[in-house]
Amino acid sequence: MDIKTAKFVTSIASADNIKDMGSAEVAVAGRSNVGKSSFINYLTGRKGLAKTSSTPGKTRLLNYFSINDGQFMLVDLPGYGFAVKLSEEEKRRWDALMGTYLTSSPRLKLVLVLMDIRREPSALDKQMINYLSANIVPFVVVLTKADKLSRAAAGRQKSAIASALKLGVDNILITSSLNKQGKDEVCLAIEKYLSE
Ligand SMILES: Nc1nc2c(ncn2[C@@H]2O[C@H](COP(=O)(O)OP(=O)(O)O)[C@@H](O)[C@H]2O)c(=O)[nH]1
Ligand SMILES: [Mg+2]
Repeated sequence: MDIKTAKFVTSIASADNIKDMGSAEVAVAGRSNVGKSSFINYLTGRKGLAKTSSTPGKTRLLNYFSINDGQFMLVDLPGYGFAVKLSEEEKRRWDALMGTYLTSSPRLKLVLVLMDIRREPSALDKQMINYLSANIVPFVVVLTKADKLSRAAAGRQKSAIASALKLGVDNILITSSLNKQGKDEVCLAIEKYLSE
């Protein structure tokens, strides 16, 4: 599978407005500043598709992008673990939006969970992995910013992150949006899960 076209379709701000968009869905999740917007831009080959921002956690929306004219929807999930504190009300709304999306989207085929290759998985990363496992939502972990490490160090980090998350290394992909590394492997994973 190759991603040839990507078009912004819509943003959804509340759980009540989640609806069937008529295509299979692949979601992208990860903590704020992990490189999610850059990854989406790299994957789709569209520089300005997802906004890269220096103020993490500002957008708490589901953003839908139609890939290859409806072959599937790429769904950009709101970043978690904001530096800024959320009010209780905002937290509830965020949990409802994410929780509802992840557990009640019959066409959701795969979640790409982004993590910075240099970091230990955070409590929130682990929570996300546990939540997906518990709800039987298929996922792969996509390590970002691999250009920050040597090839050998990246390999070691991949193993360390796999054991921290109790996952096999086959469930973890190495990428760099800066160096344009890893797109083929991500596309292969998407292709595999779309057909399941
Ligand atoms: N070195 C490096 N930096 C990256 C990469 N991807 C993103 N960044 C940087 O990480 C920061 C956050 O990126 P952004 O895509 O906005 O992250 P988001 O908050 O998860 O959407 C920005 O300063 C980016 O330039 C990458 O592959 N390599
Ligand atoms: Mg972003």
